[in-house]
Amino acid sequence: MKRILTIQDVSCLGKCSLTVALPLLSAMGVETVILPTAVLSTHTMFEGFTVKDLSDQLEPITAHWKKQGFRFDAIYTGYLGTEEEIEAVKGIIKDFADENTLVFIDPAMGDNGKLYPAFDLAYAKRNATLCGIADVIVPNITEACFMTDAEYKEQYDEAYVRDLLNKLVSLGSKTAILTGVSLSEGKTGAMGLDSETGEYFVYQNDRIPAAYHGTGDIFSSVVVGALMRGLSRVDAIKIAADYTADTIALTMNNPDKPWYGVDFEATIPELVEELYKKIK
Ligand code: PXL
Repeated sequence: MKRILTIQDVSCLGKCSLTVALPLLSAMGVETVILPTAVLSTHTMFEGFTVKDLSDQLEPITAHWKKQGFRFDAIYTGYLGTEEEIEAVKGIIKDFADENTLVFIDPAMGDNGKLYPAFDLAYAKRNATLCGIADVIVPNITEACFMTDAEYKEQYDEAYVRDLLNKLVSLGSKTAILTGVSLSEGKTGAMGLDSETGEYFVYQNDRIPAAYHGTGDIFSSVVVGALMRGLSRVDAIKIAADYTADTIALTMNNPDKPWYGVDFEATIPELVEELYKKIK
């Protein structure tokens, strides 16, 4: 069984980061080792959330792991709290990633043209340096623009997306996958660029007219889980985009507010079924 290390916060309520990564990766048949960077009462879109920073635990935990000689098939990072934490994560990657480890970075820090409340431009630039040591990065358009100084656009064409992808791989990652990419009216999905072959890959499905918190984390977790199970990058973005869309469609029946997240638990059986159809 493949073993992933995922480094993200625990937001106790408000389905995102570790509370979605862990169940999804486990359901996909991947052992998931967690390194929580902070414990929050909820994610930061709820008013009055509490935070307990755990960055002083990263060193003792990983020192123990090093002594035990643990290794990981992938290191997957999501929302991180501070620039210092990003630097600590770079050290963990250096210590634990070898040539067979997939370094998968989701520089989760913003959406809809804005950074989340906890972050500023210096944080975005620091995240760009973390993306520089990755095999695969999965920013949305907002995050890509903050990291590459590109202009954020709501309306754009494929040339704009290709240009952003080229700017992203020039940060240093081998593959960049832009999420939340809409290449025609009523469609959305993801588009990627392999910097080694110059090949673009794309998947679009129908846009569901609703936006929920945490869907970026769901998409990323499914992509990295699918890659671990041997799917190609294009199959990985397809299964992740379809699953995210099905989950959003189902959640529209739920009267909770969008920042409570999506009912991803209800669609896990279909995800697993689709995955096993694709595993040779
Ligand atoms: O990636 C979403 C996310 C994760 N963790 C925390 C967040 C958010 C988005 O706001 O606040 C703590």
